[in-house]
Amino acid sequence: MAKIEKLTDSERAALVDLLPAWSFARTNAGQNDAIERKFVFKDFSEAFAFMARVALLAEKHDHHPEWTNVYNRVAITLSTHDAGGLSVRDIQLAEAIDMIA
Ligand code: HBI
Repeated sequence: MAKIEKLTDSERAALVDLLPAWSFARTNAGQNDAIERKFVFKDFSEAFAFMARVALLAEKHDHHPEWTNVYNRVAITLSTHDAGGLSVRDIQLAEAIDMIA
């Protein structure tokens, strides 16, 4: 499998406009560069329904989030383990998540 490359500095900077609902963050272990978006839903049931749809997207993209859920709140952090930071796969999954949010 070809090594997945980290975004270049200019590609990373472009995320500010490309993914306006997302912020720069770190992975839970604090090691890797990441992006995150936080969601608030009506209740747990709505939050979990969203998570189920994101789970299917993750499988389709073969790219999986680091995420938390507390009742009606979901926080999604995206980074690429294999690249040790942000890659095009994070952009693609974030855009797909934005379409269902
Ligand atoms: N998800 N976030 C993330 N980062 C990865 O590197 C990654 C993944 N899901 C699946 C996956 N890699 C596999 O394709 C590789 O481990 C083979």
